[in-house]
Amino acid sequence: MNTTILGHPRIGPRRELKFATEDYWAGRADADALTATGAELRAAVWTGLRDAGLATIPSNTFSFYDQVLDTSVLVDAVPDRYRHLTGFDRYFAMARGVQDVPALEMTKWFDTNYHYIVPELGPDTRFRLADGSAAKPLAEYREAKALGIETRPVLVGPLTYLLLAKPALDAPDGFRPLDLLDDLVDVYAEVLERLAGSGAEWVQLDEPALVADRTDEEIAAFGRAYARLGRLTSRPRLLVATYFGTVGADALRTLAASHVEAVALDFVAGPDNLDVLASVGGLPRKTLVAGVVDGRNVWRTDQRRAKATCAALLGLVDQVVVSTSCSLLHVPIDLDAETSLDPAVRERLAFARQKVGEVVALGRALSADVPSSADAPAPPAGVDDEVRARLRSLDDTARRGDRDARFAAQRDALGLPALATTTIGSFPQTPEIRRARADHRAGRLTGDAYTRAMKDEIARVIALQEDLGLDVLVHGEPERNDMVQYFAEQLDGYAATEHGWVQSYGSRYVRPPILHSDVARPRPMTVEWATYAQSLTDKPVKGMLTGPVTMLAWSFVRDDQPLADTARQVALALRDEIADLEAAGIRVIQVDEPALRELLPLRGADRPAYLDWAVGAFRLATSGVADTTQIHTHMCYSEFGEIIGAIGALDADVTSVEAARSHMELVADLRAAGYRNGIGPGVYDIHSPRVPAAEEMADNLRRALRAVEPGRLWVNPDCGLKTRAYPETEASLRNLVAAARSVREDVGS
Ligand code: THG
Ligand code: ZN
Repeated sequence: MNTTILGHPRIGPRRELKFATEDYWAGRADADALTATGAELRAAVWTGLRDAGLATIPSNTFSFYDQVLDTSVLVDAVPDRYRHLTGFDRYFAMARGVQDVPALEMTKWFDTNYHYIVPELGPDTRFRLADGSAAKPLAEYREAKALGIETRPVLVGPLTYLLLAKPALDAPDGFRPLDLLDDLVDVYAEVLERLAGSGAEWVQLDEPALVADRTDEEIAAFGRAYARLGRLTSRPRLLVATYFGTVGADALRTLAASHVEAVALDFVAGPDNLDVLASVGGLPRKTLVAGVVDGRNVWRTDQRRAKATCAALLGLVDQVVVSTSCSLLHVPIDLDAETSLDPAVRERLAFARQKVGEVVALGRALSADVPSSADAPAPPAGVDDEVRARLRSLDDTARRGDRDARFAAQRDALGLPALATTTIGSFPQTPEIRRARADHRAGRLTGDAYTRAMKDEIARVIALQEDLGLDVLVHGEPERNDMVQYFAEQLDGYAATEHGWVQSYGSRYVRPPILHSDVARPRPMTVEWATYAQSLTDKPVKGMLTGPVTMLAWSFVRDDQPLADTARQVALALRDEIADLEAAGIRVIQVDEPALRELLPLRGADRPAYLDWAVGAFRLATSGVADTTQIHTHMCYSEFGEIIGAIGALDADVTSVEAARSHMELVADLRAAGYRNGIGPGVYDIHSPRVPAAEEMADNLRRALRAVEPGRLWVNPDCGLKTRAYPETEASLRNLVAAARSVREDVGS
């Protein structure tokens, strides 16, 4: 083995997996059809990798939903509530729920935009190899073999699996999933023995948990697990793969001392891996799988640098294998599918297929010591001197007045009641709206007709909100697809792809825009829609923008300068947009940062520097306005614990957060962390179609009022309404307004 990749996208070049899965869910196709699509997609990947000349090919990187869910099914970690179901029905019920059976939780996979299904474990969990010799990794290994392709099955490693799990609701206090490690390793041992029996030469165990901070106890447990697996008499050779950062020295020492034959390190997200490797005395007699081709960003590899890294490694290990830094799951499949990219940008890019080519070329160049044809450096990013000059002269990012001065100014200017009601920004996207956008994009609808359709929708949404009695209105965002894509399309320095889909979760994919050059705003982006909406009502209409951190987190971002510098460029564009909105009479402006938590570094030591620039960028964007202009922000998808201090530092006048499912605890937490501005804890969960009663929401508000004064408490759902339908949205908002009014009366009396 001298070239490999750690994993490959499974969605298919034209999103075949999405459509097949959704057809199955909708009853348009049966299980056999879905199974057949899966087999076709796997075969296409394996043969593609073989034909590209890759020496060692991974298998079991396919999944119908998620590889962590697959692992739960593999080891029979299936909560009782799904046990009456079988096959795909059980599998998808665990992922998405069915009528009365809620799904398992879903959460972000490390610091990526991929989401995995969280295992739910308790002391009663009895791991076993659920399907025996028909288990997925075994079946896929044999399936590839039948095509004449030897593969290296990939498994989520036992340590990472347990560290990503959560205790079942009924687990006793103090139960930790990691307590189950010995039992779990027994099942892994059986899988390895069976794979060896089928002829597998190598197995890859993914342990990305090793690049985050780990306790001595966790490292000791890790050592025991791999000592046990290493001692198995009949097993394939073992590759332990780490990625997304720098492995801890203690973990690497443990691996060095184990019987594991190979270790993968990420030299893109973890450039310090070279130092750590040297500090532990290398990995004598082991193979190092060197992740030198970036598996989660779209830039072409600097071949000279990659070769230099591999050369530096040769003294520290027995053998070097060229690889991607992580699975290619996180990048689009094929740059050749893109027909309208600017050639100067395209020349700098590599998607999954091109990255496999880079790995192969690097492998050849290293073994033959010949220069590879792609050695020429990629062209540089576009530079905008004006943006750079402006940023150099802009470093004061404080609002003019302090929070109390602003509070008073906004109270007088906006005349809002205590417990003011609002929504997060988007209203349901009806099929008609989606069709109008698609028709416009395809040229079937003229610009004028499109604008008319959007304005009609905005007028409808404004009238509805007036009727509901909301205090601060929104235009509803009918013109937007994905919030990041929408702004990226209007900013210089960003490019969009046609087919660059990447799995976000299950059958839901995103098409991240590519931030390739200095960012600038050629013209206002949202002012026309916002002012139109404001012209229809006397109530304040919120201007709606996406914050700089989220604009980076959900894009592929240039790696030739610090993220902090790129964030300031995006922030400057937003600052200009905010100034234009303010000048056009928009008095409340919301800058969403749902991904603030997502980019938080995996290691605690790196977090303060990140939060510093993330907060700085938000403040740069929002600090130019008058005290009378109210800045809102919104955050979701988060455990806020680790960023709670930063939320205050953003210094938004009002922050709305997901809180319905945590019973408003967040309000007290925020106050305890020193937060004193306005706060809108989501009073109902929009992720379900259930219509909450007014009394339920009023209870939430009363609970919140224990920690915040009425004048600073806002009343809103916990996220945008884009994915909901109108009937439940109207009913829920009507109850929300009733709840606010009734609690307002209590407070007034
Ligand atoms: N935008 C982006 N990233 C995100 C979110 C987002 N990451 C976190 C979270 N939200 C992920 N959630 C989703 C939710 C829905 C969809 C994708 C990610 C989705 N995708 C459509 C699909 O696959 O059918 C395609 C959408 C489109 O046409 O653009 O529904 O909001 N960037
Ligand atoms: Zn949200």
